[in-house]
Amino acid sequence: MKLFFAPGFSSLADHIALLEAGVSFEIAKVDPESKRLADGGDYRDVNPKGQVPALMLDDGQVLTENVAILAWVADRAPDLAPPGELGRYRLLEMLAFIASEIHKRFPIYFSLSEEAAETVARDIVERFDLVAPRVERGYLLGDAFGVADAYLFVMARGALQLDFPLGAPFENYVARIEARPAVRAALSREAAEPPPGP
Ligand SMILES: N[C@@H](CCC(=O)N[C@@H](CS)C(=O)NCC(=O)O)C(=O)O
Repeated sequence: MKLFFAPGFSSLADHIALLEAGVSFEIAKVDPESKRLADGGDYRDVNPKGQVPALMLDDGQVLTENVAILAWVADRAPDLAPPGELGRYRLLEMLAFIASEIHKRFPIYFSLSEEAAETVARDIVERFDLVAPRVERGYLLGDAFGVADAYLFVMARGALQLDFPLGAPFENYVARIEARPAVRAALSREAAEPPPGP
């Protein structure tokens, strides 16, 4: 199994989730600009959308989209998803919220003038505020870390790096998650990976 990633991009969530799940996989670095891989190949041959993440399964099938990959990981590591009859749907509800309400606003933010981007930044902070009580209590879907936290962590870390005023609950949440061994391992593996080829 191989995870295609770009350092610090949303694929970091999938990298963390796979390490937390204890499954065995390789990683392949993608240059998000040129779409080039370390072996000189074109990433668009793996994922025609050209975006990370993509997960190539052992039989060669390719899964894309954070929501699908993170749900796939949770199906293999049930401790990373909420329990109960509705657990799977609560997870999908949260992953869909992060993908469509938070993640998708970042490229819009970067594409706009400073003034217009401020409105988008405010919209993003409002979405974080909606889940702030959950992260203050523990994790997004209960008392235990799960794949949805891996996704929100990457989004919150990015927002804090951009100086978005997320407040203390998110500063603590990001610091707490960053201290997890799987997260430290994912960050150092991504930093150590050689740059994509010529
Ligand atoms: N809908 C996709 C979006 C993934 C996405 O936005 N990936 C970004 C990095 S976070 C990317 O690859 N950007 C490069 C590009 O769009 O060309 C998902 O949730 O997996």
